[in-house]
Amino acid sequence: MSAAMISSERRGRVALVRLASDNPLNPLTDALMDQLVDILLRNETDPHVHATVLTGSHKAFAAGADIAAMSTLDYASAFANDYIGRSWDRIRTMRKPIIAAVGGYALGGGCELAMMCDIVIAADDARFGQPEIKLGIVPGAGGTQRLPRAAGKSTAMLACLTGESFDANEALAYGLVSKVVPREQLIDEALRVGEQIARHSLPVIVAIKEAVDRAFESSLSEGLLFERRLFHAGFSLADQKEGMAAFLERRQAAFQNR
Ligand code: DAK
Repeated sequence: MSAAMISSERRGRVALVRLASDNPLNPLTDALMDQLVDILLRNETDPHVHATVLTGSHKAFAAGADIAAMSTLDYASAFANDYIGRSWDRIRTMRKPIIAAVGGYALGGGCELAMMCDIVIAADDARFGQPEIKLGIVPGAGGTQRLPRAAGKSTAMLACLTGESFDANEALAYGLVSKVVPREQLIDEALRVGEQIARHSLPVIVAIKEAVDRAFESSLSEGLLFERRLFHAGFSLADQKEGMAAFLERRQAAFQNR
């Protein structure tokens, strides 16, 4: 069993998960990614957790996959063993929202990990980028797919083809992040957003995440139909009755997550 490279604690209904490997740049080794998946899966089945904040060290969210491990890799084993695909693919199957709180470097796989999350909040010292071209490789965990969806073709081409990084305010202008906050407020702000989400009905939170994700994976008419089906299904929830009654009675809703 490898040493813990991730810390996890509960803040109300929000889990705060920190990448904390020995190297503060948080190279995303296989072992670290396996631990991350284990923790996220635990949160998935914990009914008291409604959302997760994922963050890094004082220096980096993560500076990418482990270059030392990749340096000796050959094509046959990378292909046959689906090199590091297993754990990375699990992240995007998580059903509860994950908020990336990005301070410092988010490069290569670090940028891709942030983009796999549902909301990205950046500290003013954050630097994003896809520098893989400088290593003689292409991005491998969605950089060429999620960056153009978030920031448009020209920005994604610029970032991926030059390998040059960009700062938090540029990321905000590109639409890659939702907000930029002073570094010292990063975790508090991400937890505040997490709690704003987590106070709502869990089945509705999960349904909304599924529906928004559909916007990136289906045609507009298919996405709209999916949303309509979820909307109608929502009337089977006790929390729909409670939410609407609470509004009409001018009181706070007491959701029961069913
Ligand atoms: N991996 C391993 N070690 C790393 C590392 C990384 N990504 N980044 C930094 N380090 C190590 C450095 O080698 C150095 O080690 P020592 O020499 O002290 O032993 C130590 O961390 C400190 O690094 P620096 O001396 O470079 O620190 P600086 O503050 O000067 O610079 C930096 C910080 C972040 C600008 C710089 O370290 C840097 O440019 N790092 C590399 C960034 C990078 O190129 N990232 C992309 C890696 S490729 C996939 C999933 C994911 C991926 C691919 C496929 N599948 C699901 C298939 C992802 C690929 C990548 O991320």
